[in-house]
Amino acid sequence: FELMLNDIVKCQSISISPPNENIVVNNPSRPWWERYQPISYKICTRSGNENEFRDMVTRCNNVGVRIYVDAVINHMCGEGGGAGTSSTCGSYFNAGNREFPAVPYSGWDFNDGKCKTSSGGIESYNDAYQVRDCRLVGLLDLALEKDYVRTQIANYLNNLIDIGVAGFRLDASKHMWPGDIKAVLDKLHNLNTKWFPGGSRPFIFQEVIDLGGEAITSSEYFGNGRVTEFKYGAKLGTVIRRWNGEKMAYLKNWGEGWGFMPSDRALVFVDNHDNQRGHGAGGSSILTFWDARLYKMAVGFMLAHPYGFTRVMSSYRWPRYFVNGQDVNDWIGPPNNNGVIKEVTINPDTTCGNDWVCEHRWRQIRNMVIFRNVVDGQPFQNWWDNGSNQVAFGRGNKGFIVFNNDDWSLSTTLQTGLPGGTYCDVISGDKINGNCTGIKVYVSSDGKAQFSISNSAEDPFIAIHADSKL
Ligand code: QV4
Ligand code: CA
Repeated sequence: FELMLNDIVKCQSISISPPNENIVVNNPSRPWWERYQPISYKICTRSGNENEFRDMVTRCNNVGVRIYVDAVINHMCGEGGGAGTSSTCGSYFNAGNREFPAVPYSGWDFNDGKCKTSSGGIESYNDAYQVRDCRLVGLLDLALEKDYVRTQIANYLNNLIDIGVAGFRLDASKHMWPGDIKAVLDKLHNLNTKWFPGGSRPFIFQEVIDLGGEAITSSEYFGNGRVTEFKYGAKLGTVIRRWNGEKMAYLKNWGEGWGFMPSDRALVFVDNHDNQRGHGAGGSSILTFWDARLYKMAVGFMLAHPYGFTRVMSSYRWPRYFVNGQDVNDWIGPPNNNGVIKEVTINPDTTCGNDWVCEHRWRQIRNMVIFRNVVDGQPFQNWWDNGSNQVAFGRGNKGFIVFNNDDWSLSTTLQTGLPGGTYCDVISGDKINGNCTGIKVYVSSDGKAQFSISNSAEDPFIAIHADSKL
């Protein structure tokens, strides 16, 4: 667990990989997805041990950065995981016998008897019982209806809460009954009062992939907390790529108007660790760092727009290799030396080394995170579009953003809603010591400003806000 405090003071929180002991998979060699196959609830993985985890959480909390843990509580390892101590902390397990003595779990604690399919796995997503009581890709499905199982999980999550984490991503929530999730949440402690006001509850977001057309819908989970809105990245990617006749002008009613869940329930993102490599609803429209120019526009749009609770991805590069449109290297884990995860080094130009992409450090993305914080709570207004892919909108009198995703240049005068003055565009540059290293925008006293954006600009969008005023 090594985060760069220089970076994270600009963010408000970090969502991390599962920190509990997982199976070690050697064929293929240490895939990233081994971390979604728990062996115990000991904090002990390739990212570090419990002491290292405590150190990270403490240092982050001390500078106001919250940590959210990816909680894999629907299942343990795969049914074919074998027996032995091939686990990140050396704990013994026997997948065939359903034995996980380091928790401990035994055969009684799994859904083998409850699942009604002949294979024991999920065979149809049109049947809510299968989706929740049977094995997801062979992963041993925990009997969350049992108080004993709920208690083991709550003990694990409470250990994390006491250490200082602020909340959880509940992995594979679609595969758990909402009532079972609630029963676990009801057992959780309040957040640690060393850093949080008394009575604070953990922030919960549930991973439910609901693109429509299945037995289970996101809305069943609203009572437990936020829910991932997977339509968001799929649709935004389609629009920014201009596929299926989509255009940015149609984004005028982005949000609930597009059939998304209510804004105050939604956790949104352009891509995540699954769909950036073709896993979990990873349609080809999803934008990632591999399509950097379009990706920055998509993330910029997301961070400027008031809909949802936003999350920015931070990735590593891997050698993509497509065979028949499928990346056969979609399993490759983080940059490593013989299995030991490589350090995140920082280059002189502030980017990351060792194949860490660090999208969160890209100027355009970092500055749009600041934009979002500056315009927080301000209304969406002053929308403009050219009927095609040139659009603009403001957030009250605090921020304004203009996009040109057409094949011709943009040149127009727009009402920004901002007080008169000279502003620094935070996409092409930064405001440093009162000067602007990028494009300057002159807003007149009536709030209007002239914008010019070439369609061949490195980044064909401009963003200004109250704190970028010179
Ligand atoms: C294999 C066969 C199965 C067989 C099984 C028998 O494919 O047919 O039944 O062996 O043991 C890995 C392998 C997968 C393997 C499985 C079990 O890829 O081939 O099954 O392990 O050994 C991640 C990866 C999965 C990976 C899993 C566990 O994406 O590929 O499976 O980790 O290592 C749905 C869900 C959604 C889910 C999404 C991916 O609704 O909840 O699929 N997303 C989350 C996480 C995701 C994670 C899981 C859930 C599971 O975001 O990263 O899956 O925790 O949409
Ligand atoms: Ca389940």
